[in-house]
Amino acid sequence: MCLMVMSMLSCQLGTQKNAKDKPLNVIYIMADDHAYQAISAYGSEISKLAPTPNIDRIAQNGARMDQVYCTNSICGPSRSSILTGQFSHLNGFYKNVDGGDFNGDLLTFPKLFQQNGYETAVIGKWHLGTTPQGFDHSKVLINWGGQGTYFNPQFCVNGVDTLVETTRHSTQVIEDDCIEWLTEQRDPGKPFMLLYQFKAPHRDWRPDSMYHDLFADFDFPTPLSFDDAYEGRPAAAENMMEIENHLNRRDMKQVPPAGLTRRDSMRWLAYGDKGQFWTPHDSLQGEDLKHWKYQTYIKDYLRCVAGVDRAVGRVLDHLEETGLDENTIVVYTSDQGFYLGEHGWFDKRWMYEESFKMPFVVQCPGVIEPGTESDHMAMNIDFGPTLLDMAGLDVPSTMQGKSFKSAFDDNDEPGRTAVYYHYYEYPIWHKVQPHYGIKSGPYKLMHFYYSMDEWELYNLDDDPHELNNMYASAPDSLIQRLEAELKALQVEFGDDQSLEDMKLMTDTVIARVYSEPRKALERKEGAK
Ligand code: SGN
Ligand code: CA
Repeated sequence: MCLMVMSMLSCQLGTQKNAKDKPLNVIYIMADDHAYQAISAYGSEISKLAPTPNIDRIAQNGARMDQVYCTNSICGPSRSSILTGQFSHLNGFYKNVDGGDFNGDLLTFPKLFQQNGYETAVIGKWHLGTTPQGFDHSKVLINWGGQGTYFNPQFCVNGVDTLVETTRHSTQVIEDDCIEWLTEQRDPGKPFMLLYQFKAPHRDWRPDSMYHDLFADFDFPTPLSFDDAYEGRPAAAENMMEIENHLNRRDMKQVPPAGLTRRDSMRWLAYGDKGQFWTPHDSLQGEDLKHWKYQTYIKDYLRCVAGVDRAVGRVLDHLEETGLDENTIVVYTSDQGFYLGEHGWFDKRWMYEESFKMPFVVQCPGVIEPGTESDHMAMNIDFGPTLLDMAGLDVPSTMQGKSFKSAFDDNDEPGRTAVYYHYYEYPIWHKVQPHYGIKSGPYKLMHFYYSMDEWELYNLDDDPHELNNMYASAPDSLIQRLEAELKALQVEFGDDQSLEDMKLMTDTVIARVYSEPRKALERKEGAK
């Protein structure tokens, strides 16, 4: 009790001091496709063999959140929900493919920081098509459809200049740029808000050569659901993201035969995407082939993670060396979760736990007690409101998200009691049926509605790996209660449209009207 009161006092004093004496800066670090299973602060078996000491430092200095969820587990849509604090159907950017471009005129949390006197910057992956708005400085990846590449990445600087980096790995460039902006470019007289966003560890998992030998002398264990046969889950059975059947030659770092044209070489490398069988040697088949694919995949993925962890360490060191850590909120998260062999998969998109749950660690001295572990339930639309609230700024009512700052107070107000999810993109890339659902307490109810009408229900306390769909056997009263909660969330978030209208969103093709690399290059050409 005494301890509680003391820490409460120190929290409140800390908050006042930071807020009054010095405004809080924000460094929001986001990797691409970084699963919580690959962050050692979250304690998974594989992360014990591939630790992330620097990301863990943030959790030790502050908090690790264990129930943070994505509203639509795919890159562009998650990023636009984070920026706007709104669900995909409201901000309009709900698919990566055929979903158009992000409407840069929308109100975003970086714009609010900027309007309140902060110097703002975004460095690294953006993937939203249109030029970043609301930033005093932007340097974002633009090649490979906005994904960027690990080697020879192309960047757009402040919406105009494009430059190709030919020497450093993408993680290294983004790391160096971040330090350069912090030390040389920003106005030291102003508080700052930086989005520091990596391409790694996104597909096709190409690590910096300095990590090539990492994990060379042992193999990683496979997760419990690695050989899932998808019984009782027709949507899952239809997937095209199996390690055994859908990794292509490019993913496995195969080298095309000499003499192919560029086009044929691309085709050769993409072979496997659609389930075509291939093996690097005729002698490698069956279980051995599956095992080789998993080890090749997981090792390269974790080598990319090692690079990101190094880059996180560098910025944390910089903050500590300059004393900036005292008044800077540092967040580390990912645009969504990812499968590291669970259900036999790579990729994301599903509302199953591994891709639905986002890693989220945050430090802020004087505000967050070091070593906090929080099971406060939150969604990605809550990130902007939380950062604004922590910095003492108002959250506009147009944002559907709400601050979870209270997760860090001892007088912890209850967080959300349930979270809502909706995914639309189909069939590309990995044949994941559009679905919506609710997670409430230990229960998860999902509806796959596009070209099937299938419900799934799990009790995560009994079935944490989501292998037993209990929808058909569950008591009616439980289903009715969850369906009512689900409906209430749909109404609250304005997603209570008909199934026909939902399907239409998947079918609608919205062309990209804006091509950043082309426009930027045209502008450059014109200026000559
Ligand atoms: C690429 C990948 C897909 C991945 C999407 C979306 N294929 O298209 O496997 O699902 O990105 O990823 S690749 O062969 O081009 O790597 S996201 O992070 O942008 O949502
Ligand atoms: Ca992603």
